[in-house]
Amino acid sequence: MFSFLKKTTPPPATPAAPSAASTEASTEANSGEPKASWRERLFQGLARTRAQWGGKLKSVFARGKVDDELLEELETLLLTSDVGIEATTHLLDELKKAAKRDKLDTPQAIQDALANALHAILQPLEKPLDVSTHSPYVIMIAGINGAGKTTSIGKLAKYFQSQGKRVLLAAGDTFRAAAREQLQTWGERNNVTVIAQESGDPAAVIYDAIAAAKARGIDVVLADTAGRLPTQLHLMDEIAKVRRVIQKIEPEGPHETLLVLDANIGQNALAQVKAFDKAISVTGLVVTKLDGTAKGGVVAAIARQCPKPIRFIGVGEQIDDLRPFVARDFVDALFAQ
Ligand SMILES: Nc1nc2c(ncn2[C@@H]2O[C@H](COP(=O)(O)OP(=O)(O)OP(=O)(O)O)[C@@H](O)[C@H]2O)c(=O)[nH]1
Ligand SMILES: [Mg+2]
Repeated sequence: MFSFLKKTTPPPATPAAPSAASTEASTEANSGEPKASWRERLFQGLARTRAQWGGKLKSVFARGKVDDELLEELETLLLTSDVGIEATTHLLDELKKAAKRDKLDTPQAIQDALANALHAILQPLEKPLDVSTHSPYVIMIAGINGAGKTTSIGKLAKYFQSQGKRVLLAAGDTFRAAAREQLQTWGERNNVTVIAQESGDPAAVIYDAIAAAKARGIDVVLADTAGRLPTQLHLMDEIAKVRRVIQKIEPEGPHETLLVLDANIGQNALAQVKAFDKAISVTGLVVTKLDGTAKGGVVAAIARQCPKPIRFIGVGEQIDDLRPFVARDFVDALFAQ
């Protein structure tokens, strides 16, 4: 049987949600986007990538001229940061062109030229999600085990609520009771309804959630799904079926199919994008755990080899650690001194 949960009392703060963050969060909800504080979090989140790049880049750029040695060292650095061969080749070509055109002769000028070339690659992926086109706007979330799907849903619930949207969560991961409970906890923290089912079919839960959303005038439905590997073909068939069932109640849905990628998986992200896209027509990406990796370069590889809009990036476990992808902020955070 379906169990409908509507909680009004948020649970006590968990270790992952210290009170400082909660206080800041509520201020944000009332006073709009606090750009500085998100930028700070982004910069902090990418500190590890920057620490790896920063030091090495400095010594590479210290040559003060774009010669073969610099290009070789830079190539190694980009490849070991998961930028991937295509994007690396492209960036080196752009740097060579800029060096010829603009006579780059200081470390700073070389760094700026590389940052601009990276920005040019990433900018086309900056396409913020517009949930105002349908009501309810149905977002299906997919990805491999542990990518950060459920956590991202919790963060997105807060994000959309802060924009005045009414949000409902669908516990489409019916494999584990713990998965349902995890989503319910996020629902409680955000004070939003979670549609769950004791056991059974993910498609049925999500169908039911959309029906409930229609009846209640909900703006955004966030549908969780169980983690699965692209090689688990029966599970890929299952998620394709979830998609078809959604279309029975919402012919144009899901309006967004988000693939959640853990940035730590590096180049494997490319294979995941391709496989999930084939099964469920991915329309956008959420790249998580950029704080935990020294390999943020994977977003450049995605941009060149399997471009999909990066709707959001995650740089931590706090509720506010997920925001729309802004290419300039991302590049700035990678290159900040
Ligand atoms: N550091 C960091 N941790 C994150 C981020 N996003 C998610 N996590 C953590 O990653 C772990 C897995 O997150 P979940 O949201 O449970 O992942 P999932 O994809 O739902 O996992 P399954 O349902 O098991 O497939 C949790 O410990 C999260 O706190 C992030 O941006 N940064
Ligand atoms: Mg989950």
